[in-house]
Amino acid sequence: MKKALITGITGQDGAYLAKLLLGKDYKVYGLIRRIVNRDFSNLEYLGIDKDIELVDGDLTDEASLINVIKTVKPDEVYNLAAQSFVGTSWDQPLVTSEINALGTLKLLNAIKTHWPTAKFYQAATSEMFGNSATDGIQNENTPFHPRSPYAISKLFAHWMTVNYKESFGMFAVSGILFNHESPIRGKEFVTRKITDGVAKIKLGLADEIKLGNLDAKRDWGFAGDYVEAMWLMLQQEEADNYVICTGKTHSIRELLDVAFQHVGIKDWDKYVSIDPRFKRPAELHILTGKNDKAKEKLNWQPKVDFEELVKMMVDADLKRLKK
Ligand code: NAP
Ligand code: F7E
Repeated sequence: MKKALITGITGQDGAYLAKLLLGKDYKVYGLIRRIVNRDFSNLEYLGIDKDIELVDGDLTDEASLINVIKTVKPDEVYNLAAQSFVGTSWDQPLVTSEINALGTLKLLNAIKTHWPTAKFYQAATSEMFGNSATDGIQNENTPFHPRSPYAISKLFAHWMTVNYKESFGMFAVSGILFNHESPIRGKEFVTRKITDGVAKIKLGLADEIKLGNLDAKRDWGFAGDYVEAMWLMLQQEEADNYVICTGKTHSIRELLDVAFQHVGIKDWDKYVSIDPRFKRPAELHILTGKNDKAKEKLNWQPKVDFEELVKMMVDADLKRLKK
């Protein structure tokens, strides 16, 4: 039985990845840090909360990571833990860097020193590209120009992953994933904020959604599809980096159109207001990925399209709220 260690097990991707690996007969270990009110709702939502072996540790604490690596001796390590909210990274750049940048380095070092045969997956991000592509389309060869402390911290972790592969021969890959969402996406991210808000408005529990920049465009996919790409990257002969995306881009306005129309509301203007607090000091205007390499080498492609994704999320929020 293969052993996988997942950091970020309580997050969106950690839960979907754990479900995928359990289905493939892996023994799944999930790293959890000490916090007061532990929340396993994502694992519960997917019905796998009893199937994970939890191990204590924090990405900022190297001793705990060494202990976990020595104890678990994993075949595969998926580093998904992060301060993952871009907006917060301007308010908490140090915490963001401690976790995302130095935390990744600590984990790489623990693996290199104590269990170097483990294959390593790093959760990199399309945020690393910034606005560098003049045509708004990004692939593995697009230059990086990070525009937030979050993106900068992830770029450090990305290059450290590449460097540990090149310097020490570790099987270490960096998956450059574009935005991916699901019914268990955190409610501060714009997709879930909108689907939760639309469901509340439909049920008469709210009358407004406050948003920032409605003109930003993102390439949104389904988290359930994207975790499969993470796994596939670690099953290849050669460690390599891949862009994972749908190749299609939509604005926040289009997201609002689909979500409101799904509950029978055509004119959403009266329910949406602009609040400058949700605008960013530096914005990424348009992200659209090209997934040719992943299609060709991993035989991967997304299954859920944008409209299906938004409707799935609205339906899940309606169901949850009705309960
Ligand atoms: P998420 O839902 O925000 O989950 C983040 C996870 O990290 C949580 O389980 C959290 O645990 C854990 N964590 C935070 N700080 C930690 C620390 N110091 N030590 C140990 N665990 C810690 O994120 P996600 O959407 O699943 O994304 C997974 C990864 O992919 C992240 O690295 C993110 O930056 C990256 N990424 C995401 C996307 C996307 O669109 N979702 C795209 C590209 C890259 P607690 O429960 O303890 O808070
Ligand atoms: O913002 C705009 C906002 O916070 C998307 C993370 O998973 O994906 C995610 O980062 C867009 C931005 O995601 C609101 O300005 C407008 O242009 O949902 P988001 P993100 O910043 O793209 C990447 C790939 C990651 O790696 C990250 O970890 O939506 N927007 N109004 C808003 N965004 C939010 N959150 N809230 C608003 O009210």
